[in-house]
Amino acid sequence: MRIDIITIFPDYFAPLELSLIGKARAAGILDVHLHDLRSWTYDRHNTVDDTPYGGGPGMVMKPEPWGEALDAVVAAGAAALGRPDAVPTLVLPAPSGVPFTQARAGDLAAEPWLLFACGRYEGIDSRVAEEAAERMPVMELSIGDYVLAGGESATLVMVETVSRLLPGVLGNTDSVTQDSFAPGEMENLLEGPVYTKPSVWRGREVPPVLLSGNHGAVDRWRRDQALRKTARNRPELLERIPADRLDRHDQEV
Ligand code: 6GU
Repeated sequence: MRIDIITIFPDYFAPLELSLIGKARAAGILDVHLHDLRSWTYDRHNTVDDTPYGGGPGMVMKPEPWGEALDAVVAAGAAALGRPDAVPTLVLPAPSGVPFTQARAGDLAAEPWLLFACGRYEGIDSRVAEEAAERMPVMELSIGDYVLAGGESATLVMVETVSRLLPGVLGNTDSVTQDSFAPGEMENLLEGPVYTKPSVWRGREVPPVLLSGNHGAVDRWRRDQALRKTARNRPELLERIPADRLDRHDQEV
């Protein structure tokens, strides 16, 4: 997968060198390109923002640098991919976007090319997304119901979430299907508690079923724990589990 990121803070993305994503890049599974929006400014102060029409607080990002940046990054990416007509899916991180979920991450992981446009201040002049939508798919995505200072940290969150779903990125390919929110049996369920050695630590024992070697009993116990954790931390999620995914034992938990 190719990922382009346009930002006024390319240094913000240093963590993409590390850990899982760093390894995926080294392995050629993930091809990340960072671009400084200010390269498409031509005044002495490299201005990217201006006051909002209609008044109000804060500043809005100017459309001209964004328009040129998108043109250049799309053209360079298409050339690099050897497909002159290819376009990326443009992701605009914004608190006003549609919710970024595990399901949406799965959809994005199936795309060959993503372009993240990180806005700061009160956002990017709305004509930029409007114009881009005439030539590429555009998604405004929010990572939660709170307001960040800019799209950079949200982009890190989305890139990490998508990257670990790419084939070959995680060692144990089973682990993504067992995640909280994973489509399928964990949909709308939170993962329960986990344990490792030693079997007794500070007088606390690991639940004996996990040492029993009885895989059926372990699976049942894990599902019960997931249901309980969900009821405790996210009761609204339980309502979303379709009746045909709940068995008789589930109803008793
Ligand atoms: Cl994607 N961006 C910003 N600036 N704030 C957010 C967000 C995104 N998601 C939640 N809050």
